[in-house]
Amino acid sequence: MTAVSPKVMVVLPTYNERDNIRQMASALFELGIPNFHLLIVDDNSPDGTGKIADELSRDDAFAGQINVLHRPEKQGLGPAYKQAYKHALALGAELLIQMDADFSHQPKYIPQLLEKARDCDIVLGSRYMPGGSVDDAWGPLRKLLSWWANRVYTPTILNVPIKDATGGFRLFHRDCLIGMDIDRVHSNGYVFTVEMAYLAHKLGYRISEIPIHFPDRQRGTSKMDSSIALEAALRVFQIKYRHRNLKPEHRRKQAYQI
Ligand SMILES: Nc1nc2c(ncn2[C@@H]2O[C@H](COP(=O)(O)OP(=O)(O)OP(=O)(O)O)[C@@H](O)[C@H]2O)c(=O)[nH]1
Ligand SMILES: [Mg+2]
Repeated sequence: MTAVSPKVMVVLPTYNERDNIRQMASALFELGIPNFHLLIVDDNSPDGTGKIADELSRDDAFAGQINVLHRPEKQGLGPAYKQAYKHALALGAELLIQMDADFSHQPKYIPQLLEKARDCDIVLGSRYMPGGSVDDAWGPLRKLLSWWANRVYTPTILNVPIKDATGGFRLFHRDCLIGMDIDRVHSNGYVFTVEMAYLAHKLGYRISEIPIHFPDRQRGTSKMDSSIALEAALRVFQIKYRHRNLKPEHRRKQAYQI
C-alpha cells in the first residue's frame, strides 16, 4: 500500500511580476513533487500579473493545481501572506511554502525544505549559515550590513537561535501555522518574516534551517529601499514588546473559517 503524499502548497505573493510569474510556475511544477499546488496572491498588479496568473490557473499544463487570490490593491506583504495562508489552510494544505516570485528564492531548494520538514515544524532557507550565500554582486558593505542584521542585531534583540530571521523562503507545517495564529501578526512589510519567526520561537516550535544561495532578481523591479530597511530594523523592538508574554500554551487550537 502506498502512503498518500501530503498536500504541498507554495504561497507566492506577486506585485508586478509579469516577467517572472510564468517561468516561476513552470519551474515549480517541473520539480515533479507529488500532490503539489501553487497559490498566487496578487495585489492587483498594474502590470497585469494577476491576469497572467488567472491564465495559468486555467492552463491544462498545470492540471488545475494553481489557485489565485486577487486583492484589490497593494497593501504590503504581511496582509497578502495572512490572507493567503488562511486560504491555503482552507484548501487543505498540509505543508505550506512561502517564497518570492523573482527567483531570489530558487525552486531547486524545495525538495531539501521538504526533506528537512520531516523532523521539525518550520524550515527556513538561510543565507547566513555555512553553505549559504548572497549574490556575488553585493558590495562588501551591503554584505556586512545584511549579515550583521541577521546574525547579530535581530537574534540578539529577540533572543532567537535563528541565522536568517529576515529571509522569506520558508516551510511551515499546517498545525504549526494554525497554532501560531496568523492574526497575531501585525507587521505589514518586510519585518513580517521576523515577526513570524519570533512568534514561532516563543510558541516553542522546532525551527531548522537549510543553506541557500540568494541571487538578486534578474527581471522586474525591486520594491526595497533603505528607508524600508531602517523601518524594519526599528520595528524589531515593537515585535519583541508585542509578544513578550507569549508561551507554548498559547498556541491556537481551532482551524480557521474563511
Ligand atoms: N501580493 C503582494 N506581493 C508583494 C508585495 N510587495 C512585494 N511583493 C512580492 O513579494 C515578493 C518579495 O518582494 P521583493 O519585492 O522580492 O523584494 P524586492 O522588492 O523584489 O526586492 P529585490 O528582491 O531586492 O528586488 C515578490 O514576489 C514581490 O512581487 C505586496 O504588497 N503584495
Ligand atoms: Mg526580491
